[in-house]
Amino acid sequence: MTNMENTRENRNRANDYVHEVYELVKKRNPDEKEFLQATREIFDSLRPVFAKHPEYIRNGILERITEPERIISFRVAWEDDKGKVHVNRGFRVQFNSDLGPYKGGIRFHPSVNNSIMKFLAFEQIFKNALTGQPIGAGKGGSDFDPKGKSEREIMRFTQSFMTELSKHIGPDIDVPAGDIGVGKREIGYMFGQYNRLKGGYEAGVLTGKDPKHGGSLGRKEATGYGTVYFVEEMLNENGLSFKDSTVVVSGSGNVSTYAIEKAQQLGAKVVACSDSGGYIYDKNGIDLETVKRLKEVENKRIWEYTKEHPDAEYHEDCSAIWSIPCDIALPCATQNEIDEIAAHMLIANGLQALGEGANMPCNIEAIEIFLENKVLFAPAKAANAGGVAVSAMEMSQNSMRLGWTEEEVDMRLKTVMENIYASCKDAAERFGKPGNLVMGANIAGFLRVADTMVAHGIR
Ligand code: NDP
Ligand code: 2IT
Repeated sequence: MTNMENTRENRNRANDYVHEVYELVKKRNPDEKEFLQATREIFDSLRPVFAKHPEYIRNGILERITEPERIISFRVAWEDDKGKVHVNRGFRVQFNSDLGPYKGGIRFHPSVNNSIMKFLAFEQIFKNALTGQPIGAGKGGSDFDPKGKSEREIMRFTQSFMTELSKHIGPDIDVPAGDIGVGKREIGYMFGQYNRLKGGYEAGVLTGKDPKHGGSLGRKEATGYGTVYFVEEMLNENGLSFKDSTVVVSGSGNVSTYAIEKAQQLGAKVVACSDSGGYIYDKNGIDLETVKRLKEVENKRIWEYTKEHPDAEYHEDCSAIWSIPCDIALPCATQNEIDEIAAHMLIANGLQALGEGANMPCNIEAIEIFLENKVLFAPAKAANAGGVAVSAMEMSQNSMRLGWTEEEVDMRLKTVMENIYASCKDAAERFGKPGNLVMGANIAGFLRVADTMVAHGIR
């Protein structure tokens, strides 16, 4: 690969190129707020890359990497328990397959639309590249709201969703997993329906399966644990650690629960978590067994925690969770949950580090504020890559028709997270922004995909 000098001429050409392609992306996707936010963040990081590597400009990498290979959108009709017919919209964005089969979760949430699906699938390109594993990038979902639905309604909806999706996926084509609103139960129904339609048993078509029914041990914990492993690396590098720190974690779903668990195991005191209704603050430290029972077993709201822990407080505005003083913040609920106001509040209260467990939980302005104020910042693409990394391990185990122990998976997860940290740190240094892991993650992920896209020719 030609590695040109970083001359003024090359820098100008790189800036013009990035600007031109961003204008094109804006024109082509005018109403896609989240997708444009995700592309802008990447584009801002990549200027120095194009200044050094004009061959990426010649190969039109930015124009190609921002246009999904394929977007599938479909009707999902289903009948509720009373016999009423409902119609939802299903999506699968197959964004990039240069590194392997499309890979990424399925989200069931009323906010799901084209923009949200595309931003998530776009982020997945760089995240999956960072893991070093052979996985391309995709994302899917539906605007179906699982809240208040019966078990049977969820099953019927999920089967109807898979009846259409099954035409477009396969173990070597596209391998979905879970995300917001989709856990092992929904994956189980999807897996059953897919195999029924195909008339066989294709073990590796979905990941995040229950370990009792074809899944990998350690997948459930992987995103949360991985986020904490990544943040611990970053803290240690700066003479800090989770031990004796005060931590705030948003959400109380899959990622949050296991981020809390690992942070507690490393000696942190986690004082707050939330759901979309509000947040709980427990000055004694969150009792995770109560949260797990309420959320994983009883399907209850987080306010019920205060019934069993009268010292804890419940507040209705979930976004006000960031007013609680903490050393480390782990946003693990959803996109854009931290804005400029929340960022300033956290910093005023002494925040030292932030790890993005959710996808794009901080808006661009908030990220800038954290970086300017020297808050150690672990960006989502890198920090939450542990989930998809263990998904890729599930694919390997399914292919080999064997299962690794929980210890083996956890050891591999830890190694993946350490390697991701090292490559982000290294890329940030090589491209003149030491310590800026946002740039480091974007650049390191991009380089792996871009080189492969060059190798695969213009397509
Ligand atoms: P879950 O559905 O298990 O949990 C989501 C949690 O976030 C719930 O507590 C939910 O509250 C809350 N939440 C969701 N939407 C909103 C909203 N609009 N406002 C406030 N709170 C909200 O999802 P996951 O834990 O799997 O996913 C959480 C985040 O992590 C997402 O950004 C996802 O993309 C990302 N992620 C997930 C991975 C995985 O392996 N699952 C891997 C990498 C990233 P409520 O119950 O009230 O809706
Ligand atoms: O955002 C994500 O990385 C996920 N939802 C997990 C994807 C996966 O394929 O495990």
